[in-house]
Amino acid sequence: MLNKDKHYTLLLVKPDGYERGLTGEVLRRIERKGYKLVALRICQADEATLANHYAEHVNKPFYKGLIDYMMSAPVVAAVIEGQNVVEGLRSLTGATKPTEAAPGTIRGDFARDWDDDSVRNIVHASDSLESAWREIPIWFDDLV
Ligand code: FUP
Repeated sequence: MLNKDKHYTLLLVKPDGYERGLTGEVLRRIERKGYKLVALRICQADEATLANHYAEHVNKPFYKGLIDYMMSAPVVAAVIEGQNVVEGLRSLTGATKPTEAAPGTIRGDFARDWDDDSVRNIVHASDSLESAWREIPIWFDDLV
């Protein structure tokens, strides 16, 4: 069970990251930074799970492309713990758009733009503690 007084974030290694064998590299960077891995699973995401996870984007024009991409291969879901881990993970992952993500970040080092609709950016990390507490039970129903 998670402790309400601690900081957690939800990390997803997205289908491109998983398929390219980057899961270990992503987790290595997070552990090397000093954060703790407290839950981990590999799963094939279904539409209902993704609709819940991306609820804020359901009416956006890129939603269908996003869902197709997120269902194109398994994802690796993880819960990461540490003081200010939400900000720390956003800093490690880099900007949403791969071309804008700074070198040295996960997206900056491993992702690029492609000539289609989907933004294939290797990872997701919660954007606030509030989002983390909303997202974690979507992927780990036994933890919260
Ligand atoms: P992030 O918090 O970095 O995951 O970014 P957002 O919540 O803004 O977007 C979630 C996902 O939607 C991104 F990872 C990629 C996708 N997206 C697009 O495909 N097109 C866009 O214009 C914006 C986001």
